[in-house]
Order: sequence, then C-alpha cells, then structure tokens
Amino acid sequence: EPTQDLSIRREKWVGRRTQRVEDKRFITGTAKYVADIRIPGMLYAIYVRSPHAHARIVKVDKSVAESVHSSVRVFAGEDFSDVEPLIDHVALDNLLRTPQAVVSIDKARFVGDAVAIVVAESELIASDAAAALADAIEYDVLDSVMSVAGAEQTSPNIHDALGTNEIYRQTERHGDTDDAFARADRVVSSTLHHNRYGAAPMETRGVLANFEKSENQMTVWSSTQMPHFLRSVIAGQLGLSENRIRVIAPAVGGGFGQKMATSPEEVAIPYVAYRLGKPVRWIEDRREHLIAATQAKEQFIKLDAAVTKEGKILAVRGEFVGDGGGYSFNTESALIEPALAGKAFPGPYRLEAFDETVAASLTNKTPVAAYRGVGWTAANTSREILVDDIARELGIDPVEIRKINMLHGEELPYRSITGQLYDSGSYHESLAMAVEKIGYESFRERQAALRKEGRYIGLGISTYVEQTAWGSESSAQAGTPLPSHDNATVTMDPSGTVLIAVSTSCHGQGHETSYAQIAADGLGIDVADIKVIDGDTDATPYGLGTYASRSAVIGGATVARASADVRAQILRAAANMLEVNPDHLTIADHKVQVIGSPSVSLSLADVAYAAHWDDAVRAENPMLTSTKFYDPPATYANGCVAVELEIDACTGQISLDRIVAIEDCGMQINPMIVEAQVHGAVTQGVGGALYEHFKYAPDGKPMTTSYLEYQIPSAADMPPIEVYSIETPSPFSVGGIKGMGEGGQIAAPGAVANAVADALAPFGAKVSKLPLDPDYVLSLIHGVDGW
Ligand code: MCN
Ligand code: SMO
Repeated sequence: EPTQDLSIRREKWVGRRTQRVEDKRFITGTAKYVADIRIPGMLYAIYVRSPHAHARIVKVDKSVAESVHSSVRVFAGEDFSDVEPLIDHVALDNLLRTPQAVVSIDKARFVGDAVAIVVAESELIASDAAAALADAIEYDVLDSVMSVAGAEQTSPNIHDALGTNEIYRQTERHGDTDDAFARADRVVSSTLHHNRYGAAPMETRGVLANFEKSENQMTVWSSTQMPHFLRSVIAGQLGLSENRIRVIAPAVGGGFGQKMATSPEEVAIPYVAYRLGKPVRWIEDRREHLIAATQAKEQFIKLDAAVTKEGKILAVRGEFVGDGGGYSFNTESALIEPALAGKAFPGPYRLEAFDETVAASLTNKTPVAAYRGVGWTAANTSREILVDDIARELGIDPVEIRKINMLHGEELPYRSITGQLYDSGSYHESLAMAVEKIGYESFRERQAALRKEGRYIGLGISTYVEQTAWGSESSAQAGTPLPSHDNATVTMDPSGTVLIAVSTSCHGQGHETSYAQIAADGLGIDVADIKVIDGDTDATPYGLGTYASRSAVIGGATVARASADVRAQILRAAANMLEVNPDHLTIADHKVQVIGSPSVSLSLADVAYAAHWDDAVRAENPMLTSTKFYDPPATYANGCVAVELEIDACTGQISLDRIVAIEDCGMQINPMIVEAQVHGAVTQGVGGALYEHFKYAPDGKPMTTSYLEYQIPSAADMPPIEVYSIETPSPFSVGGIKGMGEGGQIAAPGAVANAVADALAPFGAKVSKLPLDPDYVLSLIHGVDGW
C-alpha cells in the first residue's frame, strides 16, 4: 500500500446515512455551552450600549455605576487604550479601513455600539449598575446616515478621519461589454434591494475569560467558529504571547457565519479579565443580539443585461453596493457582501462580458458581516430574478432560457468570466431533475385553471453554483484573498481506539460523525471506536475553523491523509510482527490481514499494543500518530431549488406548497447530514425571502429588537423540503468532495421571488426588493409601492 493514500477510502462508512453521534448530548440538554461554564469567583459583565445611532460620547461618569455596589467596576473606552483597535485584513487596494476600538471612545456609530462594560459579582448587580450608568452617559447626538445613497459626499462622516462614507468603489471590466451591448437585440434591466437579515442562532454570543496571573495563562471560552484565529487575534490585540492563551469553543449553538470574525466583545472581555485578574463572563441576551451582533446581506444591485431575441445572455453590467453599517467589520470587511456577490454573479451561466462595479458604504446601522451564503445569496437572487425577467420579456419559458445559457458538464473545468475555476458540475442535470420532481409540466395547466377561479399559484426556479472549500485559492477566487492553514491529527492509542483532533470547529454541522466515518474506513474500524475533538486550541492543531463550507473538503482531507499515514504505520508494525512485506497486508474489521489469506491476521488492538510497547515492533516511529495539512484548490458545488406557492390576493399572504432541492456536492460523506444541511439552509433562505428584515426608523433606532418584530420561519411555515442528490465528484479535491453548507440559502430566495413573480404575472409584477411581506406583495398586485 502507498504510505500516502491521497484518496478517501470508501468502504463501510463513507457515503452511508450514519446517525449523528453528537446529537444525544444536544437533544438531552447535556451539551455544555459557554453559559453553562461556571468558575468560582467569576464576575458578570453587562454592556452599556449606545441608544443613539450616531453620537459623540461626551461623558461616562463611572461613579454612578460604582456607587450601586462595592463590587462594581466600569470599563469605558479610555480603559482600553492599550488594546489595539480591530481592523479588517482583506488585502485589497483602495479599501478604506475603519479601526474599531473594542469599546468606543469618541463616538457611537450605531444603536448598540459598546460604550462601557460594567462588571460585578452578580448579574443582577451588574444589570442595575449598567442601567444607572446608561441613564447618566452624556451624548452629543449627531445626524445619522441611514442610506448608502450619496455616501461619497461628506457630512456627516461616520468616521471623521475618512472624509467620506464610501469606503470602496471599483469597476472591473471582464471582456468587452460595449461590443456585446452593441450586438444585443434588447437590454433587460433589473434592480434588487436585497434585505438586511441575519443569523438567528439558538445560542446568542457569549465569552468567559479567565486570566490566572500565577500561571500567566489566559483561558477564553467563546461561542466562536474560529478558535485558533481568535487566539491569534487576542494575542495580537492584547500583546500577550499566543502560547499563553487557550481558546475553547465549547458546544456552539449555531454560528451561521456570525461567529466567524472576531467580535469586539471577544477581545474586550479577556482584557477586562486580564486587568482584574479574575474570571469574567458576558452572555448576550436576545435583544442585545438583535441590535449588536452583526447583521448581513444588505445590498443594492443594479443589472443591465444584453440579450439576443433567442434568449442568449451576452453580457451584463452589474453594480453591487453594500450597506456595511457603522464599521467595516473588523477582521472581515464591509466588502464581503458586494465583493463576493460580484465575483459569484455569473453562476452556472456563460457570459461573454461582465462589468463588475463593487462598492461599500457605511451607515449608522449595525455592522454587516458573514451570514450563510455571504454575498452569494444576493448575487444568486438578483441573477435568477433577472433571468426570469428576461424570459418574460422575450416570451421564453424560464426553464428553456436557463438551458440556453447554462454551462454543460463537458465544458468544465471552466474559468468563469470573473476568474472562478469551476471544477465539475451537473448544471443541466440538476435543473432537469428539479423540473421533473416538482412536476413543472402539469403545473402550468393547474395554474391556468386556478387563475380563472381567482387563485394565484406560482412556480419559481433558482439554479446555483456554490463556491466551497475555502482555503487560500478559494478565497482568492472569491475576490477577498486570505491565506489559510488547516490540519488534523489522527492518533491510535495502545488499545486500538482512535482520537482525531481537527482545526475545523463544528457548531452544528455534524463533523464528529463525518470525520469519524472517514477515519473508520481509513483504518478499518467503526465510528464508535473514534472520538473527534475540535474547538480547543491547546488540544487541536492550528487551523482556521469552520465557515464557507470548507470543513468537509479540508477537514475531511486532513483526516483522510492523517488516517492513511497511521494506516501505513499500522501496516509496518504488523509487517514486523508477521514478518511479511507491508505491501501484502490490508486492514478490515479491526484486523490486519494478509491480502488473499485472511486467516493470517492480527487484531488491530494487538498491533497497536505492540506498536507502543514492543521495541522490536515499534521500529522507527513509536507513536501511531500523524498530523496532515491541506490547503485545497477551490471546488464548486451546484444545484437547483424549485418552489411552488400560493398567494392570497386579498391579504398578500404567501403559503409555500412545495420545495424541491437538488444538491450536487460531489462525493458525499454522509447523505443524511447533507440532506439536513439543505433543510436548514433552505429554511433560512425562505426566512430571508418572506419575513426577515432588520428595520430602522429614520433616526437610526432599530425597530426589530425581538422575535416578535423580527420574524423567522417556524416549522409551521415550512412545507416538507424534498431533497435529491447528484454526485459529480470534484476532479481537484481529495476524495472528490465538495462543500455544500450554504447552497440552500443561496438558491431558495431566488426561487421564492421567481415563484411570486410567476404567480402574479397577470399583474405584471416584478420583484425588486425583499422580503416579500404582505405589504409588498399587495403593492405588486395593486401596482403601488407602499400600499
Ligand atoms: N458533508 C458531506 N458530504 C459532502 C459535503 C458535506 O457529508 N460532500 C457534510 C459535512 O461532513 C458536514 C456538513 O455536511 O457535516 C457540512 O459540510 P460543509 O459543506 O463542508 O460545511 P462546513 O462543515 O464547513 O460548515 C459550514 C457551513 C456554513 S459556511 C454555515 S454559514 C452554516 C452551515 O455550515 N452554519 C451552520 N451549516 C450550519 N449548520 C448548523 N447546524 N449550524 C450552523 O451554524
Ligand atoms: S457564513 Mo458561513 O460561516 O461561511
């Protein structure tokens, strides 16, 4: 056997619908989240946050809070003067930076901006003291900027030093759009105000930090997706040595991208603990979460498409303007939305030319950061709406127009006009499957019949390409280059059971099961013989954690490679014991066997024991362990979502009847997990299409501060989601795996929007904003916006 098996072994476990091993502790309530961890003597932190969208902070009178109780201590902006402000690292020229102090000193730039942290021996005392302080803080309230329109003009400037609120604007021309527009029979235009919505994890954010002075040791528990990266950031901002910091992500109740970049709180709370020499914890409440945790996805997209009368889309001119909120979110960027949208815009379609204008501006709203399908949701939704608009204008069937413009599998690998290298895919096959499964043909008849009765049903289709496997290459192809580095360590102990330590950091996706499946097939053992640990920087090798649907490809490959290496070590040890050539051995069902004569075998446990304790056997490598690295090429998953719905023309209410989702993520490790991921992502996409939007009053006061006003879909709102798979392996990645965690949210909103426009075609409806709440739907019917 080769010592370095670069493919993933697929025997008993990989590809099987294995029940998730981690779920028992989640379902029985025994999983430990940050809020469950208690350290004797720990102090409770409560934030005092700005009630104003834009205001100078004039005076923070700490004595008001400190007189509430002897245990109260207040940390205001100036107390963090030796903490480096947070800044984004995206390596793009012409991007203006907006350094963010972990607690603001000069100004509040959105309602919820941190102005002080109050710490006390109990949560109640801290709350009382924080409330007293909040009433006493003096502000000089400024005009607030609530729109990206005119952002390049000055006044008022959200960051005084910048002289503008527009922090980036760049046009990249791919191919000759002028020529394509000159040749076009028609130009079809479409605009989309993509709504501002965001992650709604069951667990809000939370940090517990403990600085033990005698040990010179800082331990930080945080509900994070990126423990190692957070450790690097804390070390840098606080000036501590990195090996003295241990970051632990205990059970994390959902992240969805929001817990990816470092929050100011994740630096401020450790600093307070460091200063006090005591454990300090902060747990965000839901209202705080809805105003202070990052929001997402708001963009203004303008598209002009040059098309032929036969329905060929020659070229597009696109403008993507992101509304970044009060700061270009540190360690990420206000660009993540519009920049990723621009690069992903072509999706599965051929374009001869594309003008890509990307801009990001600041407003006095909560900063925008990652949320499942960053940039890609808006890009996909706007593009799929445009494609339907073109079809309607030309009188071509929406399925037909997609077929005309879509890449065929044989054309792949294919470099898109924006430079994304699609590895492989099943664009036509996924569309065909969606059309078949949703019953497209018979639908049209039903629709026509129902329309005569005054009932409006609609069917919408949205195809997508999902960029996955974020390593250095993928992030560069996305337009926001960042290097990456990930590893896994696989170790077999003397009894023959296995520990896997990974640098990805699961927060709901099912990695314990998926990785165990890979190692089980790699080592000829069962999932039950394997323990997977992640989310602890002292116990796992360095890496960037879990986001951008990278873990299956990267974590899967590092585990496969390290397992292959350990397998080779086992075979060498067994070869010593059996006095045969290791090439003549294989592993199956907990045994090392001679190929062709399975009766000559050793139990894995005996080999592992000997490899540890028998100096004649353990030879050159005393431990059955291996750490492997992987920084993958980009891989692109694809699929298609089809939605059938009905609109009540009197109330504007939408009811979803059916959702069909076709997923192609290459080789699947666990089809049951893939299916569940599609369920979650599609549901979040439906939330964005129909319900979710962070609303602000004209003065910048948030109007969606609880789940009464910020509505997310419940099980009752969702029809069953029918998921079907196609497996087109990636020719580039280890094992042919592609990621898939975001596809549903990328595709579903476009399918919903197109279904609404289809249902309301008799009214000439054209969707130009989201969500499709009843008010907006009625305006589409009656032709008056703001009905
Ligand atoms: N998988 C598989 N076979 C494949 C691809 C994936 O079996 N070919 C499995 C993986 O093993 C993994 C899951 O599907 O268990 C998702 O894998 P992947 O697409 O690699 O995505 P990540 O594990 O890197 O997760 C990140 C992705 C993102 S970016 C967001 S946002 C999101 C999502 O996952 N956040 C989630 N799904 C989430 N699910 C939960 N429960 N909670 C979140 O916060
Ligand atoms: S938004 Mo997902 O964590 O990339």
